[in-house]
Amino acid sequence: MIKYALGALALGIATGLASAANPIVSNMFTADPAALVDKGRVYVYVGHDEAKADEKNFVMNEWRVYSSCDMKTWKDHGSPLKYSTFKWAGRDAWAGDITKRNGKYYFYSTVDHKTIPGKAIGVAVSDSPTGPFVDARGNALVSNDMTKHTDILWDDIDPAVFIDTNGQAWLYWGNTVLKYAKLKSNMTELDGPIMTHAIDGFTEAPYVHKRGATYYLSYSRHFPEEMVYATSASPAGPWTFRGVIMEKNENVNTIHQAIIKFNGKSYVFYHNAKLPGGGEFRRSVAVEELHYNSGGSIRVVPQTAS
Ligand code: FUB
Repeated sequence: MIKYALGALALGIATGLASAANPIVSNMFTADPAALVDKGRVYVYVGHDEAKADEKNFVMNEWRVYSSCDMKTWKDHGSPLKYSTFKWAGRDAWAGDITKRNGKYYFYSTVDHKTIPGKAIGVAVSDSPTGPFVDARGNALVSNDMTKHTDILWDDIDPAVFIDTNGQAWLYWGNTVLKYAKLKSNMTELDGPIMTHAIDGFTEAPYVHKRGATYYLSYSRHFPEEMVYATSASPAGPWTFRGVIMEKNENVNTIHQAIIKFNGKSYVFYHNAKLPGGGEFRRSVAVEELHYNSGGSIRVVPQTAS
């Protein structure tokens, strides 16, 4: 396996390609995928798990970008965005999400705020899906003092952005409680109050996509996390629990998904810890095809190695 990993590393450096199978990236540990389909390519944004084997906490300083036109071969675009892109952030390039509006690319991300206790959400913008990205506001879009949950330091994590077919953009995020708000069309300001939904077993990693007239809210449930989903006739809920998408991982508690449609097929990105040397803080992003039943329910997705 070490030989394989070194071989992959050499291949990655020589060709700029990441990998042709799961995990998508085999020369470093990666987590918390976000995905964007743009101009015939799929772009995947991942956090970089930099913890050493004996470290017992997340070490995440940057996001990295990969793209593919065939879902098999991934091109490495390097790191166009770091937590330090946000001058008000002190550390922690945790989970983010990406969307495109009016020719610009908006990346929403979790970071740790330098002066306001707890995690916060920033938004960065670029003219290209591969960056470079710059801070779009100069301060946090969401931070702990705006939410009135000042005793909970991790509740403003895992932003997911969704633009509805009527043009209204929404931001979802949260840990333990699902939070959501409308975004203004400039994509850099909330439009109205932050709202919440108490969802039984909700842990983190909300993600919203739409299929036909149905809104799908996928999220991590329990801990160790399993990937589950609920549906609604509205992006604001209420959400009806529908079932499991992917069973929990074996040697890591988190799973964090993103769901896209590309060239007529649906895919779910997630992370596990299957790369040699992997674990709780050394994860690996992978992707699987996702299938719907005729009534719109999602079939349980098995993890594959290739
Ligand atoms: O990567 C740090 C945190 O772990 C993310 O914010 C969560 O979704 C979990 O994957």
